[in-house]
Amino acid sequence: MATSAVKVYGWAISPFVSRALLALEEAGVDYELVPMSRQAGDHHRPEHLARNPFGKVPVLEDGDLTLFESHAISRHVLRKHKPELLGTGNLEQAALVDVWFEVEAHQLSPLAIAIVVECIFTPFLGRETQPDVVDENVEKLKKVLEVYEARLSKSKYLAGDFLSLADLSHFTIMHCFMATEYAALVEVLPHVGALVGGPHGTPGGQEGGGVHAGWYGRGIQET
Ligand SMILES: N[C@@H](CCC(=O)N[C@@H](CS)C(=O)NCC(=O)O)C(=O)O
Repeated sequence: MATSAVKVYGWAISPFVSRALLALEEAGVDYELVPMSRQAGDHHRPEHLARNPFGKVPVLEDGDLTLFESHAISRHVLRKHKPELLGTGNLEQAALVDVWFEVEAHQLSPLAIAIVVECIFTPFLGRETQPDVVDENVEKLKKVLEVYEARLSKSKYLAGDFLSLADLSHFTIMHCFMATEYAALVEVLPHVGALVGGPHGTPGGQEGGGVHAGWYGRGIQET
């Protein structure tokens, strides 16, 4: 069987891995997901450390180019195959895509990930949840989401009136977050709730049903 020139190494349940897969899907790139087992410690094996010395997934192989870090991977994929999602060709638009891509990476995701880890992954692994860690991150996330609500009350999507990587980059972590008991933090905010949309979102999140198409209303499949 012929192998694909583009390979992603990792486990798709990870929001980091699915961020990379989402960019490939969005760009219509033919790729192969090379399955790895976290439990078996595949990411610590020498062949994987040669791909990513930090021993994490995802890793993308695109011909001779090997990349790690999901943000860098998704940006590379879109730069190569669908640059309009980076605002390319318009300096102001591209800069705003960068701003909200960075906001996702540094302001929202660390908080949302901490909550997802404590509420979903920790109990799944049979470990004890730390309520103080959850409370601290929930309080910080509320404030960050207020900034999103203010932005989205003035702008259809995060970077402007066009869908971009800045929006897409939120999808996989917010998908996990909406499965926690803290989904209401998003649902109470009309504009953020509408953009996140989906099974837990407001009716405005559905395609054609409100101001925003909704990240979940775009036919993106669960991984
Ligand atoms: N900043 C990295 C984070 C990657 C990451 O933490 N991946 C997790 C996926 S579950 C991993 O490889 N965990 C394995 C471990 O830390 O042992 C990215 O965005 O790609």
